[in-house]
Amino acid sequence: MQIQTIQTNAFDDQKPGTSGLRKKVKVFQQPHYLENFVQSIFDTLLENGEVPAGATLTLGGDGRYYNRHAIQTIIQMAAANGFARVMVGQAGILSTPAVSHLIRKYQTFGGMILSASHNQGGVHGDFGIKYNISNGGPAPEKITDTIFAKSKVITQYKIANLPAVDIDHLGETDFGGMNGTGKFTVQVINAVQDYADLMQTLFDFSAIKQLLASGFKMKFDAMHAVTGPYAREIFINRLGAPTASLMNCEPSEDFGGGHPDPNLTYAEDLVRIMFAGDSAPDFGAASDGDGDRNMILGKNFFVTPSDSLAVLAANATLVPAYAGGIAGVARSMPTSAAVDRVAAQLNIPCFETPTGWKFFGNLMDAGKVTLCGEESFGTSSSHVREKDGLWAVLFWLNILAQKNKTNSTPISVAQILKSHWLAYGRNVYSRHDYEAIPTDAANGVIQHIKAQFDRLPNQTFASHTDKSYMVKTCDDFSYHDSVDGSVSHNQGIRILFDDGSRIVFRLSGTGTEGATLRIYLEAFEPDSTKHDVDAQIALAEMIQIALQISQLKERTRRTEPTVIT
Ligand code: G16
Repeated sequence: MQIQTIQTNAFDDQKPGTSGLRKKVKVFQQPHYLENFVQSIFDTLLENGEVPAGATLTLGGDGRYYNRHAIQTIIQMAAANGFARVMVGQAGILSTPAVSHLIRKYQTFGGMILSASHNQGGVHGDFGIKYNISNGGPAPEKITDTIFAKSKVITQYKIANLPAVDIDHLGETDFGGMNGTGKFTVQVINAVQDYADLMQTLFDFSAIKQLLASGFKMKFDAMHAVTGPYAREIFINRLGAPTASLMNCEPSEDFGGGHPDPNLTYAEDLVRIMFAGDSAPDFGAASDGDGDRNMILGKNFFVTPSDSLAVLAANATLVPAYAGGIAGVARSMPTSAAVDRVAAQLNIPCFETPTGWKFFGNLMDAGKVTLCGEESFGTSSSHVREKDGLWAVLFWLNILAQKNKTNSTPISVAQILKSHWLAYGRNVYSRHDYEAIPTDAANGVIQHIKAQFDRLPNQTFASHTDKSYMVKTCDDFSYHDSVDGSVSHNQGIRILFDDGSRIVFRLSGTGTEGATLRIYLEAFEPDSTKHDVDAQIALAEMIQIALQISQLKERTRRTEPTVIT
């Protein structure tokens, strides 16, 4: 195997965002762009002396356009940078939670996941790369900061002149090692069995099978993305669900032209089915491009991700893997405090971290938390170090199976939520996204709010009802990691009101076009007679206050959010 050293010029825009580097495909297609970023990752690892002899790299992606090209390039660069083996998903496809599991199960050195997650795919869509470390989780900020620093000064990269590897057939291909020494192996694997086996160790498959055989109807939408083959193996082959329970399970390079984001706007086909009145299935779910997000629906009912996390925590002991209880929970700052109430009742710790799954890794490694979740449709546990879409779906099915086993009248998703709110109160919650707005205007909104920090506390906002909202405090959230002592600043603006409600403003770190401004709204409602009120109605005044404080409409000329969750 011959190694070539290629001279290159640095790019100045390779800063990883909330989850890896995401750009339009055409940006990645610029000469040397992909190679520069991959070499910056390897240089970061090598600097710490961390690529030991015999190291294996796990490699796969969500199957979007450019995956195949990137996989061949990364294999050649891994060979040139001293890896002994690359474990690659068949056809280059691996879900994000499956990569996390493979890294942990086979103790590989780390993994590269080729995905822009829920962002659109295809020639005109997005592509992305994220690096996961040996615990299976996303690289923490200290690593991504170093990768960015290296990408700004890179002058050369190393690549081996290997022929294209057949990644469509299972098996191993050996090549001579670097400069004629040792051996370099590419192993093509099918991770579906490994992942399904893991799920079977966590959940009560026979109880779920019984539920699905009892006339209970489910619909799972893979959104033409990576979870299709996993869903087929788990729901059809192992749990006996009828094939009609699945939709859009063929992964495609452009996700069937859709937006693989499991929310009420982009999963519109599933939403239509689930809100079809009495004929709707009992349970619906969708996952995103790379399979780490999930949306949970009941018959004519939407479960917010924040509520979903709280329900999973409150019912964890119904699931075999968590029957002995959970050590603690964690949520990202913008996620509602519904899970905090459960943690208080269970007398377990609850951590508030910045947005980004990477912040949960230390807490899980230290055994401080078992379940984690984010308002952005992410939930998971310490079985892997990523969020896990199908895991969340199975968790809900396991809860439903157990609750329906012991009750003569069927218990629905909506009823589970309503009794949860009755027990804990309801954290009414909504997120308004303003996508692809000019970056200057978005930064202007944030600066404008920050400029009011001194005068907002104690200010009262007029209300259309007799209720008034007084600001208690406001800040830009900082996180102190209790495990490694690191501090992360500027993680979102919080405006906290004296009645416990709050508004959070944050710029997304995953968009690729202009800026996406997110407004997170939350109010606590203890009165059960008001639990059925639609969140947009219950939060109407908070929404007006958010627009008033931010001057968002005036500054961005947008009249409506792009997505309301
Ligand atoms: C990524 C991260 C999540 C984060 C989400 C939203 O999700 O893994 O931890 O909550 O982005 O980030 P933002 O609000 O900055 O857009 P995914 O599914 O895109 O990898």
